[in-house]
Amino acid sequence: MKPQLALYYSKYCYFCQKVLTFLQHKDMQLELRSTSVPEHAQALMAGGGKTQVPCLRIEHESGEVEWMYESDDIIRYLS
Ligand SMILES: N[C@@H](CCC(=O)N[C@@H](CS)C(=O)NCC(=O)O)C(=O)O
Repeated sequence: MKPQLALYYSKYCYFCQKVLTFLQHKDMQLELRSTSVPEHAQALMAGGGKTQVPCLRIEHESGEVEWMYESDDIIRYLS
């Protein structure tokens, strides 16, 4: 089974737009979680430890959860 992915993002963030444009070009569907929704912002802080976006939440089959913060790392991971 593939890891379950969710991208935390903000509409006004250049680095988020970079990742979102990459997803569009790849025609890749991903669950998007805007941090303008308070529960998403809280989950990001609680899980990843900081409010920085973009952040890719990767839930592995084992149940282990990884929080990937850097836009270049996220794009590399999804490539
Ligand atoms: N080097 C990071 C920069 C990300 C970044 O600076 N994000 C800003 C928004 S554009 C942010 O989340 N700032 C608020 C914070 O760090 O809590 C990347 O490429 O993803």
